Amino acid sequence: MDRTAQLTARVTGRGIAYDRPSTAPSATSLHVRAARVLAANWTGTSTVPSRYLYPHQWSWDSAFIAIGLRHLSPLRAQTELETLLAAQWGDGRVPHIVFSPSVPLDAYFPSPDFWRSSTAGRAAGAPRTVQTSGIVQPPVHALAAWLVHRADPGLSRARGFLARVYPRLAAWHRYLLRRRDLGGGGLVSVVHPWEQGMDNSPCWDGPLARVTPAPACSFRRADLVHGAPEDRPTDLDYGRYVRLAADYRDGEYAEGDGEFAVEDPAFNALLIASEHALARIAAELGSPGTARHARAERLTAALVERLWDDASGMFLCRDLRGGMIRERSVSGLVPLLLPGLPREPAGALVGTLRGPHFAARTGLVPSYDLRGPAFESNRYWRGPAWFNTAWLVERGLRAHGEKAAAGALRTAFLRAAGDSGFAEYVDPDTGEACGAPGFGWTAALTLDLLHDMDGAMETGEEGGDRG
Ligand code: 9WN
Repeated sequence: MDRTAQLTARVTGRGIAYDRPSTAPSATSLHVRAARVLAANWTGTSTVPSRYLYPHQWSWDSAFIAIGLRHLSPLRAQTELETLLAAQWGDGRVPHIVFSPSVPLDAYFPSPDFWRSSTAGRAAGAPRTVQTSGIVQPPVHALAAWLVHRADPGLSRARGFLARVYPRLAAWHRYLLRRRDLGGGGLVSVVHPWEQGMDNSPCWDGPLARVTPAPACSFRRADLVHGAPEDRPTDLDYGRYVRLAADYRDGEYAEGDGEFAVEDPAFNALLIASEHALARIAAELGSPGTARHARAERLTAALVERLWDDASGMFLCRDLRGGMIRERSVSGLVPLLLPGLPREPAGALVGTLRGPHFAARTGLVPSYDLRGPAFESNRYWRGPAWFNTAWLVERGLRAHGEKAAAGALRTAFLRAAGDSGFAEYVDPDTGEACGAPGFGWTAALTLDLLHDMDGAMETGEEGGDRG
């Protein structure tokens, strides 16, 4: 039975409360319900993914949230991105969490006293005025900034929005391209599962097995206070996450030879989409975007060369120490987002989506192979369907002219989002809500799908702004 359907969010003096509505949910439009979630999660300068489970600002959450917020308030959407980018480090990295000083330390683990950004991150240029984590998340931000600008170009120009964010976004991409090409093949590597964003994916099981877990008694998990243990990563996995993060911190967040280094298709595809967006931003500001479009094309070629797997009909992850990771994850479908993806892989991805590994009963896209040995329908990133990845795949289907499939996915998304009370994720076959209710990007991307029917993402070079 759905655990969060029919709950509505209510802002109280102390945060958010979830109430059963006095009228049926259908009496209130999906738009209004999604907008309420975003209002309840808004802190004044940014949006938390969830008041309980994730009470700070998260990097790729904020990008997705800004994409939805632009339909409610372009000003709030701009502010969301500006707040995140204000916490950027001197070396260009955009931290995966920006901590709110008003939230108690024990509300989320790892907390600021674990990351120690202002001391351990000093050499890498961590900001002094705000506490952050030291790892990153997928670079959706330039894409979000461009879409936010397009929602209200007049306001954006009046506020100098693009002119202010462009140098920060350019530094962010520079950091990734120069400091994170750990495999030397042109693609960016992640150094922690939390960086890729699909934290507990079975793709990481192999590389994580090399990591000696931190003892369970050395940390206290806050996620289990609000999340069901059967939905969340195990203690053993947490011990490994903690060890990797602590080692990175103790090396002052310098790129080195950590135990975990993986080239991931979604992370790199999002960088490519954002690089095209940055080209458009440059052109809007009066400089040529040609070189950036060309770089994005080179990255696309590297993505296909290094991560495409013909036998699976999708992209796979590459463990820099262990070789190709032979697990099918939704990450390997996300490059469909790129209109510039060559015809053959694009066609194969559409086929794979329809095939037995990813065609779930709800019509959503599972995070992991339905037939995979590690599949679990409700455990974190090991099977459930997430709404941000569904949105990326929906946009990708549209970009490749698959209107009927995109329409079906959009319908499934909107139904599941509404029925689940904008859950963090759902069982891919039953639609049962899992994780946090009233989740930020679920509500935001619902708004985007309600408002942006044609999905004009401009994630490729087409569109005539070659500078
Ligand atoms: C660790 C906030 C984040 C998302 C990630 C998701 C989850 C955190 C956690 O929540 O990760 O960063 O504590 O599990 O996996 O994608 O950004 O919503």
